[in-house]
Amino acid sequence: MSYKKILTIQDISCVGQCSLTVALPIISACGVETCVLPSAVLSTHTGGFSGYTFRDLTEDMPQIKNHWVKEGIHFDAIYTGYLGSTKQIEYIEDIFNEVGGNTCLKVVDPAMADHGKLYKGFDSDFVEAMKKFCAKADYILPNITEACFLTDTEFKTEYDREYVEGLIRKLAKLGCKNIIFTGISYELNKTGVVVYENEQYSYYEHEKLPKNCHGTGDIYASAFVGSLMRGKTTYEAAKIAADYVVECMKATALEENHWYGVKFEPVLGKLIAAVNEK
Ligand code: PXL
Repeated sequence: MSYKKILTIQDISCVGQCSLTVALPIISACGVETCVLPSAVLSTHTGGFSGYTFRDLTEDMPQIKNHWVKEGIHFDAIYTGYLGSTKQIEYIEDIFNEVGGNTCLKVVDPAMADHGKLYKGFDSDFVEAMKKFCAKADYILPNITEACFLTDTEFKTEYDREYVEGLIRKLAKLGCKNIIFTGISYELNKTGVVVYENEQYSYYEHEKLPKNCHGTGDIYASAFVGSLMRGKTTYEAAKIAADYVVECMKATALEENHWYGVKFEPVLGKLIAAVNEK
């Protein structure tokens, strides 16, 4: 197996267990070299803290990319998460073209919304740009809220398979190739992930924990990408990531006041074992 190198583009939330502070350790734990391009630096994430700082790094991106081009640097995969501005999407398309290339796997987590609402700082221009950007990806990993924004569909908290498959059909129409649709729950106390690949659906259902945690989307996407880069199939990677998130949430539930993120560190060993299982 060749040693894979991935670039992940998302923010540094200095405190908050999300974005790069989870992607870097999780993908590294999967045994994959992890290069980073921070989209912004925040003192904390925006979900529950107030008065956070925000340093936009949009205009650093072309210079960083130009240096990589000069050095002949290429990546086996590029995985994007939370971005700092609409303009960054344009710059990342250049990054895809100039340091990615045809064999580079492009994974886009359209991290911009949850629980029916856009995160603070995102607007309809960003959503429109994200619709076009998703069409450039080999995989997208939206939650239901993001899928609704991407397809101009009403957000529902109660739904059936027809609603979910309708969302997937609309996402596919946007040009999205493979869709890993997270947090899809058809039964009480159960949730799961719908994998849409080569126009086929599969569903991996698992335990639903009573309390939602911030940052599970980033943990899921990072574990998915890391597993995929280690040669797992799409479905296997989707399952490994889902099982890992459940373990992280169980670890988090042991500590009452850990509200701002997910304790992914104590259970990294389980992810490593799953990724290395033959
Ligand atoms: O986990 C998604 C995320 C990433 N980065 C920042 C965020 C959020 C969600 O709120 O605020 C800065």
